[in-house]
Amino acid sequence: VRGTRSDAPDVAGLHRAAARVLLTNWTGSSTVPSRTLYPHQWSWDSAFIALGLRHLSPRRAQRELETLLGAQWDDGRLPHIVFDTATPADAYFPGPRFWRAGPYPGVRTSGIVQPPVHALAAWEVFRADPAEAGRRGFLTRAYPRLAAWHRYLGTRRDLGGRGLAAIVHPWESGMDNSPCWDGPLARVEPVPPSRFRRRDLDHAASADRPTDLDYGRYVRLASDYRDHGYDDAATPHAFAVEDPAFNALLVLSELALARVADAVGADPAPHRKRAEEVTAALLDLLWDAPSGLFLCRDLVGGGLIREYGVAGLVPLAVPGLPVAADLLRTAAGERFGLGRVHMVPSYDLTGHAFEPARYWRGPSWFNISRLVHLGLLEHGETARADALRASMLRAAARSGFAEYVDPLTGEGHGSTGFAWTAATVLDLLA
Ligand code: 9WN
Repeated sequence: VRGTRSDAPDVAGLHRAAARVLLTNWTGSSTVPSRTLYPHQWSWDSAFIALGLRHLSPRRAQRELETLLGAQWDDGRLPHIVFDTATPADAYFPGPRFWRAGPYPGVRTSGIVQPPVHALAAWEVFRADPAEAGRRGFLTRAYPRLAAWHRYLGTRRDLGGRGLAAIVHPWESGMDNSPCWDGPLARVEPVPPSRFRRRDLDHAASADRPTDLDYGRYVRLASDYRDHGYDDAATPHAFAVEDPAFNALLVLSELALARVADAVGADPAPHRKRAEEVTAALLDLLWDAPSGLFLCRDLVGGGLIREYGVAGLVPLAVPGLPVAADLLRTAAGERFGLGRVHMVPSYDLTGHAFEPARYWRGPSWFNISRLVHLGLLEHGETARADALRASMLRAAARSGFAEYVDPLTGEGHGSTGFAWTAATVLDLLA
């Protein structure tokens, strides 16, 4: 499948190729993000994957989410990785022996979380085939689990005490080495590289990945949390941040959960109320009028983090957002170059830390670009949305469903055959 900037990709071929990626990455109960780099189930990946998978097999998409929900902890958290027991424990670092966690024997997981895209995905998966979902009791079984997940985020994770969910590890943002984390991470004493063995570098170029110093800090934070029993109140968090993308996704998921509640005969009102509260807190605490962008807030050091990451554009997908016009200006401005670069870069194109090929320090990602695409549609920006969609389809076709692409050249980086890239393509083609 080929497509360049000038010739549009062959749609039927692209659809077939995307379906093939999802089939190849299916394990029997869930989908691995990549057969090489990420051979287990990841939390927010599964939500994005389910959104694409529903167009191929609504039943399989339900299963994907059910597998993740089946690994939920008693406190309501959905772990960011559910380890595939058929895969060798050392195929990925940090693996099950590092995390030493799980809801019950036989299910091994990490102990941290990822952005809450799940209720949003569950609602759309339901809508793809309500009859099949009804036969399987999909929504009825998912609803209490999704509600408990949101409750966890709204209580134990409200570390700032003002209505937003906090993340306690860069991996929880899903944007691991975003320059937004450089300041807060500088306080974290790194574990020396001799104390752990990275597996990612067996499968990807080191210039495309986080550095050893980053990993040393990731390992320190994760082991401190683990050694405090993953107890949010007892852990002396060296890293605690309020992230606008994480919280905007919580808003979208609460709105979706209200629909789910309605469909299963529960009360939707608390979910709508919570969506309003989180939106108000986002505007109050994370909106930065001078830059026209939502910023991250550092709960340990205090104050907004003055790095312009794509997380700050994600609230565009929130319906009725009062600052949408400002965000649109920022998206189309010099920092994110909407319409002039490939997809949506993960970090300020003019920023001091911008690197076009290094992971979340500049490259464009398909899941985030899709959220911005939905935001453009939400606010009536059809022409820009169509251009972004075309840019995503071209980039996916050219790169063999790469994990991320260079926003300046469109060249693929990281893994190929990446599941949410394929899933996003299926969603865009539907
Ligand atoms: C750590 C699986 C995950 C994504 C994240 C992405 C990357 C893991 C890693 O891969 O993170 O969770 O090993 O780098 O940053 O967004 O969910 O695809």
